[in-house]
Amino acid sequence: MRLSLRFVLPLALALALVAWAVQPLVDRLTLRWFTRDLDIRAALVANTASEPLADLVQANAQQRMLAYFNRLTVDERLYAIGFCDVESGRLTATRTFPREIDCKSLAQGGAVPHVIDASRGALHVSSANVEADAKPLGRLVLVHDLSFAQRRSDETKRYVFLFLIALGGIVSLITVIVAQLSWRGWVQGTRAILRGEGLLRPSERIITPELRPIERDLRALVRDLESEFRPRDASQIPWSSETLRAILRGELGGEEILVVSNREPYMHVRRGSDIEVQQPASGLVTALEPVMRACSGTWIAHGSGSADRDVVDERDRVGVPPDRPIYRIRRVWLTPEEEAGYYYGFSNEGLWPLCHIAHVRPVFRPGDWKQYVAVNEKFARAVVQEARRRDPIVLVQDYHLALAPKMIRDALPDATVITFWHIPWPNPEAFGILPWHKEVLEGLLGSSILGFHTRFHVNNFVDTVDRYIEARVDRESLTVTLGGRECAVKRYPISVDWPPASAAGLPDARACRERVRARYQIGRETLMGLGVDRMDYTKGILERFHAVERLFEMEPRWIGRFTFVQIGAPTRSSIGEYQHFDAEVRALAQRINERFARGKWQPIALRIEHVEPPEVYEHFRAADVCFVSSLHDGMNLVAKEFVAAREDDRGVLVLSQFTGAARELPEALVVNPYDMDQCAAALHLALTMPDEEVRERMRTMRRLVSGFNVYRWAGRMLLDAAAMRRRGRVAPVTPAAVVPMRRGKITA
Ligand code: GDG
Repeated sequence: MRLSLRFVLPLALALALVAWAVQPLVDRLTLRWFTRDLDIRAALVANTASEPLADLVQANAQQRMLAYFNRLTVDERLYAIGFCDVESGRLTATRTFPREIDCKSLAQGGAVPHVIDASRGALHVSSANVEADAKPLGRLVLVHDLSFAQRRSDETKRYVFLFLIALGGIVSLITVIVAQLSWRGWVQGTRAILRGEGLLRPSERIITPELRPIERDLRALVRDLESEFRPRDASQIPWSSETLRAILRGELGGEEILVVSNREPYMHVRRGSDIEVQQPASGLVTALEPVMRACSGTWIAHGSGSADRDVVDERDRVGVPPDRPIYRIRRVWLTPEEEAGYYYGFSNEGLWPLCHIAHVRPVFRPGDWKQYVAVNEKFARAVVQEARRRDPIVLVQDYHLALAPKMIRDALPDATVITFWHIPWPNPEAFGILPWHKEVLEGLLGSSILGFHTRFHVNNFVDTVDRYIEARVDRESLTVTLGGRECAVKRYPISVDWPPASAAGLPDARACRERVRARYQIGRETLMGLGVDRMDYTKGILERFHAVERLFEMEPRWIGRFTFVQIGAPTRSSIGEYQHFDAEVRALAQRINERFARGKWQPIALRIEHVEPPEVYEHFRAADVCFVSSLHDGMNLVAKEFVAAREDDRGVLVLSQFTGAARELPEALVVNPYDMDQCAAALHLALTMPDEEVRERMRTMRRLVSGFNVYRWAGRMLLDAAAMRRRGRVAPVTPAAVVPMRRGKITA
């Protein structure tokens, strides 16, 4: 109805406008037609009257002539008639003869006006010579009433107007009906094709063989349109926590989000008789915490804090953030054996070194694998318990939970499982050394979407699947289909929140500088370098210290004028490799300090302890140079946090080429951490870089990180999940689901 009104009203208005505009045209046309008619009529009357009139003129019978004229004007259209005598110039005319006509000039061959506008209306005038024996006697003047032409013209206009209105109504009605029918037909037809129904026999839900190419093309078109639309859309959206909330409300109908990870965002830790809350040092937590604040929902994680059990309710839940709960943590408890096998053993002595090229040999123990399987089942069960619907959106995080996606999908087939792999994915040869590589791949392929930071890791994963699994790999759309389930493998570069919540309430860079310098007793004239990491061998902390040492060797002018502050958050300390690494780092810092120390000044300030986020940000604001030297890193959030912290556009970032971040931040000084000389040169360049260049580089990086923030990371995954769910509502067509069409009997 609305469509009809929207269409019919403008059309009717347009036609009324046209009808109004043609009125003068109708007037002109009718006048021309009637004038032509009257000319012919007048010629006829003049012809008929000329003979009797000639007789009357010759007989000089003026009274009879007048009577004759009066008889002729009985015709309602012949308004007046007159005769102008050539010799005398005398006019013999009916009483109504218009004064505007000059008889004398007429008699002498003058012209008469064709149409005159007399007081009673328009009059048509025509004249003809009257002769006898080829001798001119005078001019007969016939005056017709033209007012009937006006009446006819008005009538005609009325008819034309009504005709156009009726025509417009009929045309718009027909158009609306045709448009409605064909639109409905198209929509139904397209939907039917996408649902896998044949257009010809929708009731039987059959794709006829002839329609399959169309169906394929349409599906490809829809996919293309979606993928074309999404990036443009995503890049145009200003990403913030509000945007994320809006996506959840709008695109996902406010559905509940479940996050599953090993690490929890808040740990409750016992300090004497008090309970303290700690935020663990973890890139995953850094990224997901603001996302959860925006989305609410439930975060399922291992309860690893010493006081975690003391604060949960009877269903192992606790609201967080502690000061103003927005979402909740559901804690999963692990026995010491489970933690040893699943977390320390298989995840961190096996998968972690397997996926990072840091030349630490991975260890795979069957006992660890058993615990890994059991704990993944435990997490999957917790997801099923927490899910309030049969189709929740579950965000599975990282390499600790590679088997959980399949377990969740087996239990909740309608769930949308988005798995994000936060660390690099190695090449197929490297991955192949894992004795349970098939199981891990199959577990991950239970995901609806599997995300990595870089295209390189996406390609490595797809190559690995191709090498080891009997699955359909579509390299065009980067999807893998296993057992009828499709998994889209995608790139979602992770980032930090913007503006960073941890920097809220911090003083400006100058004040931060003073506070941090006072803490480490760094003099005013001394420049400051900074490293912030978990104490992990992949972060290249030893290589970083070697580069600092090399700087002092190559450029001794920095001795006494440059201090490198390293914050190292203890991590995985019960693993031998990490204990060894910790000792190595301490020893190297001590050796360098002993070698170059001058008075109170020392080259490296090593602080191995957990520091709370606001203080980490205070350090970022205070530093002249931030050095990220990872040997291999999925992304590295420290690099982006440093950029996010620098509201003053100052500070230089020296960044390892082996981080995902290096692909997004080419304005950093990108280095190979294994090349000590190059790193030392980069440090020197950073310390001597002209102020304007420092600002220009930092401004460019800040533009990127502000737009490509963590809300975009999560938002793009959720938008893809929403699109996938929309498509999922349209019944999937797999070859097995296609029933062959019943064929007619073929006769020879
Ligand atoms: C994995 C991937 C990927 C460090 N020390 C302290 C502390 N931190 C914070 C940093 C940063 C986070 O920890 C470390 O994040 P990274 O990204 O550098 O590294 P991973 O923990 O290895 O994270 C990595 C990440 O997942 C996200 O996908 O980028 O490639 O390996 O936020 O600031 N935080 C606190 N105290 C510390 O002492 N509070």
